[in-house]
Order: sequence, then structure tokens, then C-alpha cells
Amino acid sequence: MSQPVKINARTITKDEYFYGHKACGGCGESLALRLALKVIGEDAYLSLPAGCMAAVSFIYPNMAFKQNAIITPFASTAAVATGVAAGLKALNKNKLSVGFAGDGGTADIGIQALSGAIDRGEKFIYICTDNEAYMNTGIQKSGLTPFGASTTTTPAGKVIRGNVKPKKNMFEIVAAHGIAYAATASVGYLEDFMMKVQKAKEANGPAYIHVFSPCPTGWGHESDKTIEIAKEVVDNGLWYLAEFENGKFKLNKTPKLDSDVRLYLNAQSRFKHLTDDDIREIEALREEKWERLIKEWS
Ligand SMILES: Cc1ncc(C[n+]2csc(CCOP(=O)(O)OP(=O)(O)O)c2C)c(N)n1
Ligand code: SF4
Ligand SMILES: [Mg+2]
Repeated sequence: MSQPVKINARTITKDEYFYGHKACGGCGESLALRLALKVIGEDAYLSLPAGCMAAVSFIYPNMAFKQNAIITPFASTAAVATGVAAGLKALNKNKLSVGFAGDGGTADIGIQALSGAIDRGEKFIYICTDNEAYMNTGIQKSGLTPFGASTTTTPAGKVIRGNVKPKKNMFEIVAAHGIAYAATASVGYLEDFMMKVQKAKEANGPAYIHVFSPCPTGWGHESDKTIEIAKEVVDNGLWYLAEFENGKFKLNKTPKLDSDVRLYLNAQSRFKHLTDDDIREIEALREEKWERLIKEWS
């Protein structure tokens, strides 16, 4: 049997499935959608809740997707996507159902629909584009906002130094359902991301990908720094590349845990208030996380 073609910058299709949208320059989420859809191809139905990606791509009379796409109620992306999958099956159509939602739409408001959908075991792909806040409504904190980040609902002041809670562990929450395939990714490592979308497409059941997607507008960084920031966060271990497959976790990249997190934090105005003590706390959280990951997954 011939090996499937490895997806990379050379082999990826030149066809575009997501274009003409109104996302800000340097938007990590729109890049994730564009490349995911190149791997997914035209034979797919897309479901998206309210959020930046819906707001920038459904502007009547235009739609930025080449595939069929619908906006779902905010809490229901995964329920709609599995409903679409069931409909496609009933109509005997060999097409994929794919849900895309932001961190707020996934880890907070849409989490019960996602849990139920994974539990039903239907074949669909869910991609969470994580920009670490509710961007479309004005940069409010979500369950995936990291410790220390200033948002409009966790503003940094003299007493409270931005968001006081660590990021919710969505990847392991999803894996705990015994899902067919789950992975974390970053738009800083696009070939890794596209390879994971390909695996999700081939999975024999529900598949989830959580892609780290910088937002220049909400994070306060230059729009040409998106890729650099999304690479650095993986290299320094504040984010990670991992997979859950056949019931097992696997780390895809070992970070430099002695690297200075300031290189990442200082590039973004949402962290500009952090003191040396705050940065030590961020490094301590990183250490604690990796001690566990290396012990349990290596
Ligand atoms: C039930 C419901 N609650 C709140 C909203 C308002 N709302 C629309 S978009 C949005 C933010 C979405 O944040 P996220 O899911 O992280 O996506 P992003 O905009 O960051 O891409 C909110 C709160 C809504 N449309 N429906
Ligand atoms: S606000 Fe952020 S997530 Fe929304 S379109 Fe702009 S860069 Fe993208
Ligand atoms: Mg968001």
C-alpha cells in the first residue's frame, strides 16, 4: 500500500477555502482556519459559533468559506456539528463535519455540548482556536486566559495583577473522555498542526485539536510577530505540542525549560505590568506542569 503524502509547505494544496474575510492583520485564528481547511478539503460542512471567526467571515452578502458553513448558537458548536454528521450519514453523503470555536466557545460556554458530542462517539472534527480571551466582544477573560494576563475583565492594577487563575487544561479534559484522537498545536509550528488535522481527518471517531492562536489586537503585539510568538511559547514550555492517540499521551517537542520567559511575555502588552515576582510565579507554574508531563507521558 502506498504511503499517504506527507503534508508540508511543498505538498499542501494551493487552493484556498477561506479568503476575503475581515480578520485583523496577523490574526492567528484566521491562519489556523485557512491551513486546517486546506487539509480538510472541500468535502466538508463547517459549524462555528459567534466569535471572531464568525464575525469576520459571514458578512452579508459575502461568506469567506468555500465549504458550506453555518453559525451555531454559542453553546452548541459540537452539538450542531454532530447533528450535521448524523444528517450526512442519513443522506449517505461521504462528507466531514467540522466545528471551529474559540477558547470561550469551547472551554466555557460550549463545554457541555462538546462533552456530550465526544461521548456519543460520532465521527466529527472539533478545532478550538485558542487566543486566550473572548476577543470578539472586547477581550474579556475566558477559562483559557493564562495567569497574569490583563484583560478587560481582569485589568492589571496595583493590587490584582491581571488574571489570577491558571489556564484550564482543556486538552486533558477532552482526552479524559477516551476520545479517538486529540492534539495540541500552535500556529508557530504549522506543519505539525497540518499533520494533526490530517490525523483528525483519518480518526475513527471524534477528534479534537487545540491550536494556540495569537491575537495581535487582544494581546498587544505587532501583527508581524504572530508566528514568532506562537513558536516561542512552545520553545519555552508555556504551551506544548502533544497528542492523545490509542488511549496514550505523547509529547511531540521538548522545550528549553531554563529559557527566559520574558522574551515571550515582553513582546505583549497584556503582560507589561508583571513584576519579577509574577514572572517567577509563571516560571514555577511551568516547572510544576513539566515535572508532571515528563513523569506521566515520557
Ligand atoms: C450565549 C451567548 N453568550 C454570549 C455571546 C456574546 N459573544 C459573542 S462572541 C463572544 C466572544 C467569543 O470568544 P471566543 O469564543 O474566545 O472567540 P474569539 O472571539 O476570541 O475568537 C461572546 C461572548 C453570545 N453571542 N451568545
Ligand atoms: S481581534 Fe484577534 S482574533 Fe479577532 S480577528 Fe482580530 S486578531 Fe483575530
Ligand atoms: Mg477567544
